[in-house]
Amino acid sequence: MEDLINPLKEAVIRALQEAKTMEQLETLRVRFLGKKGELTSVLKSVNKFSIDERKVIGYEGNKLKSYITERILELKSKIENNKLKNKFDITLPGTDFEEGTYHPITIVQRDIEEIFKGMGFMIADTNEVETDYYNFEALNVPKYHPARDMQDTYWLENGMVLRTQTSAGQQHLMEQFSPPIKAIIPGRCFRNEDIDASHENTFFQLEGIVIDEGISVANLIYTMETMLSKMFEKKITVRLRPGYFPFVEPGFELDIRCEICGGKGCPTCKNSGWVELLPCGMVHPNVLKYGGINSEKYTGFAFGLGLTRLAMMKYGIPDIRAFNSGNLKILKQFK
Ligand code: FA5
Repeated sequence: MEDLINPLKEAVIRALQEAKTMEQLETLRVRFLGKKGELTSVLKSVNKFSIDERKVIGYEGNKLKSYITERILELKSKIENNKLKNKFDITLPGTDFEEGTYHPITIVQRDIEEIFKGMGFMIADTNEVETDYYNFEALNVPKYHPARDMQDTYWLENGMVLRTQTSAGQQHLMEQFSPPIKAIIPGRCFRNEDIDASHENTFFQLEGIVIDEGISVANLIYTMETMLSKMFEKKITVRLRPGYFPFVEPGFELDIRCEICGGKGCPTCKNSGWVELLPCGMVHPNVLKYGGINSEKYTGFAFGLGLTRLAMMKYGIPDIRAFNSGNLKILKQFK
């Protein structure tokens, strides 16, 4: 009876070696195990043989049948795995995808926020659309005050205003918190400017305000020097010049010693050795009164940092228009 099964075994082994695809395996299955398959026919013909012969044919034939079925399954899963391997070939170069970057102003803002957080300041977010009261009146700039002309303002039809300065947030803080107040207000400001290389109609400022008992100009200078030294990662020397803002008294323009020439004088500092950086001053008693704070007991200082201009200095961007241009070639360089 071996003569019947052995040639089949050899044919099966050869066919299994040659089968490389799913289709070939299916053909092989049909050839041996199909209804009219070679092995099926042998198994069907057992009746022709004696009982002993039937036993041998049945045993060997079914063993071969299981072998073929198992090998087919094995080979099919090998082919499937190979297909997957080819699909996820980790040695192939990946598909490029567009990676976004933060806007340079966001980067500078976050850096400064970290510095102020480290100095115990809270970060406040106040309105971009303000009432006349918060943007001017409560900052000691009543209607018809000539200081309103310093800021070309976008007025809305409902009488509200796109804030011209983050100083507009000062009163919101005084209304919400009692002294000691120590906060920064970073945010977008709007002015109806003639746009040029250093003026935009939409730009960022960062307001700072500290109110407590015994706050003096010395605290203002110390805070500014500490903050700027951390920001520029070296010791920065500052000086104050008188400056006028109705909501501070006295008011100052804060300059830093020119970092390009070390104070000797160069084109950047117009040979003065100093670069104008930000306006600041002691909070005017009238502003404290508007905020319901006892100006006999408490004093404070405030400053208004031009964030957009600071980003220009930090990254050496000569034209402010680059920031709002949407020009990704420029903006994506900053990480
Ligand atoms: C103010 O806005 C005051 N609120 C600042 C202040 C706060 C003074 C607290 C005293 C106490 P000024 O108008 O100078 O001040 O603006 C402050 C900074 O904002 C400027 O130094 C400049 O860096 C930036 N800035 C003003 N206008 C523009 C503009 N059109 N485009 C870009 N940056 C501007």
